[in-house]
Amino acid sequence: MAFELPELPYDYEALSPYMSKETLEFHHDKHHKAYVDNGNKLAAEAGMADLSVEEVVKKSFGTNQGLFNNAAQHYNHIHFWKWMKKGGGGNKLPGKLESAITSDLGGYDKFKADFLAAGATQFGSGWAWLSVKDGKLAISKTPNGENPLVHGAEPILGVDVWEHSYYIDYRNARPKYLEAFVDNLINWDYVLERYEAATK
Ligand code: MN3
Repeated sequence: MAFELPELPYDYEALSPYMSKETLEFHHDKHHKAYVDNGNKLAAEAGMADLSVEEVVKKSFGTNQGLFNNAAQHYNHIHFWKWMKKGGGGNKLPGKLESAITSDLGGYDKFKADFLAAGATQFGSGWAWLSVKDGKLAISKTPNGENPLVHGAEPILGVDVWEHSYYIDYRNARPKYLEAFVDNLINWDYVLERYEAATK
């Protein structure tokens, strides 16, 4: 099925001051749209136009770099918009998620420190992730558009550390952006929804 650019689940002002209207306009309207348009063109050329985005991501990994880059980034951004909300973030997690973070990752504070470190130490463009692998939570980082789907895991939270995600608002201060994401933006309800889908 053809990739489609989803609407943002909030208005362009909703995440200010942590993520500005200008950042969302460029990031969603220009960058994400380019992944959708290029992904559709390359998927059609590869005979994968009828596959779901998840199938295209898995099938193109290691075999069709151009298609993979665009399809994976489309997948990552579909979820990235939903992983944020106005008034989100912080340590008030849904109970089930809090228990899993405590048992699998050593508690919220350790999760936060490790997730921030993953994002800060990803050299160049990429993502930091919280995913479910073999029924357990894990933190990881990936370069460019790569994501846990191609490493046998289900991503339940991801943060974009490409400069286009933070340079307008934070310039080169990636750690400040990451901290604002965790403290003020994460939509824990959507993380829980993804966790439940990945562990049922
Ligand atoms: Mn991006």
